[in-house]
Order: sequence, then C-alpha cells, then structure tokens
Amino acid sequence: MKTTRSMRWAGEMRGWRRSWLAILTSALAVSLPLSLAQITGVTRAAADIAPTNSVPQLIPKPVSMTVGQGNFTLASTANIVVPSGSSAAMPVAQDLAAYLRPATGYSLPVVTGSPASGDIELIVGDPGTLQGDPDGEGYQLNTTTTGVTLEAITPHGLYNGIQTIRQLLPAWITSSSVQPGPWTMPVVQITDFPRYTYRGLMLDIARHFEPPSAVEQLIDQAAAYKINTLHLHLSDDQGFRIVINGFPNLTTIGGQGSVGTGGRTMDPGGFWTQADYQAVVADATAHFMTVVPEVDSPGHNNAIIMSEYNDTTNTLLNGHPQDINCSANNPPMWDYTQDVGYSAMCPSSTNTWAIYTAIVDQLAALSPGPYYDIGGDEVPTTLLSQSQYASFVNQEAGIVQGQGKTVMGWADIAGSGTNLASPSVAEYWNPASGTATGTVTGTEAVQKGMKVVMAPASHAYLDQKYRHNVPSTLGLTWACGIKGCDVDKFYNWDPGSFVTGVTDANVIGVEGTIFGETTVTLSDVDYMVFPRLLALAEISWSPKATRTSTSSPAYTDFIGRLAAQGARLMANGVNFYPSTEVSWGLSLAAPDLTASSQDQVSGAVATLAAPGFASTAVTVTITWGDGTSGTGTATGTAATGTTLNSLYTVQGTHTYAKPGTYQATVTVSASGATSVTAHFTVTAP
Ligand code: TNX
Repeated sequence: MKTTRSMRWAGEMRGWRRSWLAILTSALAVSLPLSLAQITGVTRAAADIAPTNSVPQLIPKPVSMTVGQGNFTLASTANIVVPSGSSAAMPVAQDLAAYLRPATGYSLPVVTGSPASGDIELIVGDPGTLQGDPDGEGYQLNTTTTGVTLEAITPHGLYNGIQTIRQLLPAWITSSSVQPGPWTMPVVQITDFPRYTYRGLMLDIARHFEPPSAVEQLIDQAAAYKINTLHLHLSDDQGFRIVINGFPNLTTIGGQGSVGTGGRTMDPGGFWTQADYQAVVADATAHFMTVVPEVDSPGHNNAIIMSEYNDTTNTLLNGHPQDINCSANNPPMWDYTQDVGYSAMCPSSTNTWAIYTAIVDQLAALSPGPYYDIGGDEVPTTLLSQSQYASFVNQEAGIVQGQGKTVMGWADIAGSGTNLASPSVAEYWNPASGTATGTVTGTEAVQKGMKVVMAPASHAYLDQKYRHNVPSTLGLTWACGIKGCDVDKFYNWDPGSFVTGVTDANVIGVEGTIFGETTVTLSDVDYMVFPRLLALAEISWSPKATRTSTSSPAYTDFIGRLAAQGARLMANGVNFYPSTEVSWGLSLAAPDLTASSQDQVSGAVATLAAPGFASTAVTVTITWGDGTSGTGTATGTAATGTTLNSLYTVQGTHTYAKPGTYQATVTVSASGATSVTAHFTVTAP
C-alpha cells in the first residue's frame, strides 16, 4: 500500500542631510559603547557613511553583529595564531588555514604565541559574551583594520566562527584554485550562538547508493552553514548499504540495487564497508558533525528480508529465517519502485532480533555520537498491529539503550504502547501543522516527554520539487503538492510553534531530509539540497524571528543574503537550483595580466559567477586603462536540466599603443542584477 502524504533609510537621503548625519553618526560611533550599538541586533554603526562597508551577507544570520568602519586585509604574510598553551584551538586553526590557502595561495602558517599586526588569532577561552549559548557552540569574532580575534569556549564554537570568517571574505575564498583577491573583511564585532542544539541533514543512501566520497563532499558543503548533524538513512526497502559482520547477505544481496529511475527497473546499488563508514564518521567529526546512523525498522526493510529470508545456513539464525517476514508479500519479492509501507519484520521472530541486534550493536560501536535511529515510520496496521509495532519499538529501544545510545526515530515511534521518554528523540515529519490530525505524533511525543526534531515535510523535505514540475526530472510532490516548495516554504515557519503543544521546551532542533528515490548523483542531491538547506540552517541557528509570509522583513532580508551565497556556492563547485525567488548576485574575479610582447591582451581577463544567467544575458565592458574601452564576452557552459550554468570566463581583446602598466577594469551587468566591477593591472612589456 502507498501511504498518502499528502531601508535601509527608505529612499536615498538628500545629500546635505546625509553628510550632516554622517558627522553626527561618526561622532556617536566613536563614543558609543558597543553594547548600546548592539541593542537592535544587526546594526550599522556608522556604516552608512563608510561606503566601503555594507552589511556582510551572512547565513545563518548571527545573533548580534556591529559593522564598523574600514577593512581588515588578509595579506600573504599573515599567520594564524594560537596562544601558547592553548592546544585546543590548534586543530581549528589548521582547519582555517586549510580553508584559506587554496584560494589565497598564501602559506598562512599556524603558529603559537602572540599575534602580530595582520594576524588572525584563535582562542579557546571565555569571551564573556556567550551567556545565551546552550552548548558551547557560540563564538565572539572581532575584526579590526589590523587583526582578527576569534574566541570561543569550545573548539566547536571556534569552528563555527571560522565558517563566519570564510563568509566575511569575498565569495572566491571558496575556490580550490588561486584567485586574485584582495582578501578583505569588514571591521565587525559578532557575538553568535545557535538557537537549537540539533541542526541536521538527513541523507538517504538506501534508495540510491552514494559513495563515501560524495557524502564527504556534502559534509563539507553543509558544515559551511553550521549544520552539525548528518543523519544517514542506511537501509530501506530497495537497499541495505553497510557491511554487518555475521550477515554478509545483507550487503551482497541487499546492496545490489537502487530505485529504478529514467525508465529502468533498477539502478546500480553498492554498499560501504565498515572502514568506509568509519572514514565518513571521522570526516564528519573533523567537521564537528555528529553522525546519526539509521537502519529503518520494523518496516521499510524489504532489502533485509530479501537478504535473510533464505539464509538457512547462517549459524546466527535458527535455520528457519522465513519467519522474519511480516510483509504484504510472502514469499517476499524485490520492488525497486518508490512504493512504501509494504514490508515489515516480525517482532515475534528470534531471527529478526538476531539480525537487528547485530546491526544495532555494530553501528552503535562505530558511531561516537549520542544517537541511534531505529526508523519506525510507515508500518500499516495491516502488517503489524499497533501493539506488535510498539513491542518491536520497545524491544529495539532496549538494545539501543544497552549500547549506551539515545533512541531516535521518526515520530511514529511516539505512538501508543511505546515506552519511550526523555531523552529519546522523535523526528516530526508530517506536513500537518497547528492542531490538524497529522500532528498527533508530535503531541504524543511531547506527552511522553520525548525530545523533538522538527522536519515537517512541507517545510523541510529537500526531496520535494521546488515548483510545478521543477525540476522535471527530480523530486517528489506528496508533501508540497502541485505548487512545490521553494525557498520561501523552507524559510517561513517556526519550529517552536509549528505544531500546537510542541514548543521550544521540547524541540531540540531542525532537520532537512533528502530522501533518495529520484536523486542518483551528488549533483542531483546538491540541486535539491541547495539553496533550501540554507533556510533551514538559519531557522535552526538564528534567533526566532517573524517568518510567516513572503513579505516579512525577515524573509526579504534572508533572500537578499541568499543572493550573495550563489557565487560562493558556485566557486566551491556546489550545484544548486537558482531559485527565481532570489535575485542572484554577480561576482567577478580578475587577476592581474601581462600582455604579449606585441602589447596585446587576448582571451581570459576574469572569471564570472552569474548563477541562473545565460552567458549571452550578461554585458561585459572593459576599460583598458589607456583611455579606451570596449566590450567583452562571457563564455562557458549553459545550464542544462538540473545542472547550474558553469562559472563563465570573461574574454577581452586589446592592443596597447605603447608599453606601460595600466589600471584596467571589467564591469559585468545583467538585467535584474547589480553590476559588478573588478580592477586589474595589465603590464604591457
Ligand atoms: C516519506 S518521511 C518517508 C520516506 C520517503 C519519503 C519521500 C518518512 C519517515 N518516510 O520513506 O522516502 O517520504 O519523500
């Protein structure tokens, strides 16, 4: 059976008023204590009169940010400094250096001692500003024209802070190849910490297999937005993806296929060795991300049933493993479609428990995080009665707790008869809100004292289409209907009041889920995940705001900041959907050039990020610094299907009349976007 899822100062001030106010504001900026300037959260202390500094386009939005005058410029001579005796900051200092070296090309040595002018200092200590921080994930970041100081109570806090440093730098800092810079950051003071402890991304490698390398890329992409949990859906009806010692069939048989797409009955499968899993966990840990393993039960496990149904010689089973099968089909059969709700394992079978005990014990041992997820979704009462279902959940919960882990599962596990309580976690996935019928799993969880992760499908399911038939080849429609779920749906809701009775007293966080029925490659996954994950990252990190309509100031502000993230994602090689809700910003990187011996420039002068724009939709003007100017062209690969357009190469041709050093500029404009200009020096020999 298939379950139904159903002003800035407004206008420009007159010149005289502006300069009069500028004098007053700069006087105030000097004399005002920081705390006063911070009262309104994000403020622009004197920034309106310092045209070099606009408000940094950060996601998630920090708790408090004061923008000052002037910039810090990261120079090739900079060090990343950790105070002597503060080894706790060292790994994160190394992370920062590793993030900044490729695009800057600087050596950025990580040293201990005292910072000199131009250095970035990382301190594990108490900056005294993080009282509201729930778990030591916050940080205090101060940049001046001469240095950067990042201080946090824990290394995790520092790690969150270095993600902010990256976003304060130009978009090209995310590039893996050397870019021209200059690497300036505005003078700011940021006090920041998360609203919620759990900020997750769930990836389904069961419906379509993904190799560890793809998952590691996704980890890096998500960590940049302070996501701290990777929930791995390791098994479902169509595939079982991790080796379990003692049950080789689980992967040799259970891992052989994936959901069929594009007219195929079955796509290729695959599985991870335990060493693969450990490497992914280690990579996640290095990104301060916790892995939550999930092997779904007692339903969504046709792959397990198909693997073990005939495993009569396995000494860990009793010779009659057919009794594990409580599915709609007996004997069971493969179904590589998107069907759900037809499989279940029988709670009364000792073989069921031999299999699940091995799975839980081994995955718990391989996973350092606090949670083990038992799944628990979508088992129709035609397969297991509610009491059979509850007895299954209770028995497996005992195994999980016996391994020292906290039970997590889809909120179905809060149903009648299960004896779960705090700190067990129910993940709320129903799209229903308020007091609608479907919200019962949320209120049941609260009645049991369970903690709740909010993932309402209509606002957090990254596998749903953006718009009607967009994209045409990826995504499902059950949660978002024909209209789809674009960025606004992901942003305009509040986790602490979505379900009546499920409040911030219960909610520990938010999770975006990318179920894998239609997504085959990492590129597919990225296209569905980005940019919507950024909305969830902000909802789960930033302070509560009024996010209830597409015209709310919070949404308008978010969309503006999101526009600036496009170039950042592109430079980082992240595929994403260029939502039409966003006026994506253009970004240019123009290195200095040396002309040919004939004083000629011909070919590439800049790289352009223009998300969602055809190369023919941009206009390029180049002033060559010798009193002449001309047009240029943008070349590259156009967007196709679910692949964003490439970064474009901006080309120009010019011959200088005589040798010299010329200060040139390249300007790109496109309809609906703010023009961008980059400066470069041409040496004509
Ligand atoms: C519901 S949400 C499911 C998954 C599907 C997903 C598709 C939940 C707990 N179960 O089995 O893959 O919808 O969007």
